[in-house]
Amino acid sequence: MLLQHLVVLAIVQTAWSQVGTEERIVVQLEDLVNVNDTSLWRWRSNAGNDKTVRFYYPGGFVKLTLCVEPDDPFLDVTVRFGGLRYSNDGQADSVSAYMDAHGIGSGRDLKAHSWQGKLWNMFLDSGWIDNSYTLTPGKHEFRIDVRTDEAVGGGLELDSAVFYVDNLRNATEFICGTDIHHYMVE
Ligand SMILES: [Ca+2]
Ligand SMILES: [Ca+2]
Repeated sequence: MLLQHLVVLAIVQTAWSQVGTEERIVVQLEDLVNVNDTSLWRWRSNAGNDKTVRFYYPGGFVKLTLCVEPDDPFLDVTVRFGGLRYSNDGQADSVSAYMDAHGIGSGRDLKAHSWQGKLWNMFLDSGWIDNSYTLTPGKHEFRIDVRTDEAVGGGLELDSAVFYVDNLRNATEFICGTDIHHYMVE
């Protein structure tokens, strides 16, 4: 197995909105891969930014460095992972999420509903366990592990990841580092 290691320093596109003091931050995951390596992403007209990251057998992982600075220094910063937007076909594939190496809930199967490639442009929200994390100021690591079970074809496409943050000083600087790996079989 060849571990292909890609580190993309491009600025990650994020979108955010605010309800009360809580902000919703959406990270387009294809921004983490090299746009010139077309084996790693796909055009999908229903996807955010019209693109997804494609994971083939046996999978890979995504790391996001979270930079946390409180808006009100006397209050905590809290972060909830809101889940993944994804498309899938063929067999179901599983993902796990970690905040600072602590598992967020248990792994989650992202089910496929059909075969023959018809569902790659139909997007679903994974939802997630509604854990809220109080994060100290500074850097934290968020990680998504992807495991795909199909040796031929199939795989899983991830469109975006959602976070809900409270008392964060600057949402545009929340994602301050990225790293993505695709495991590949020769
Ligand atoms: Ca699949
Ligand atoms: Ca996307």
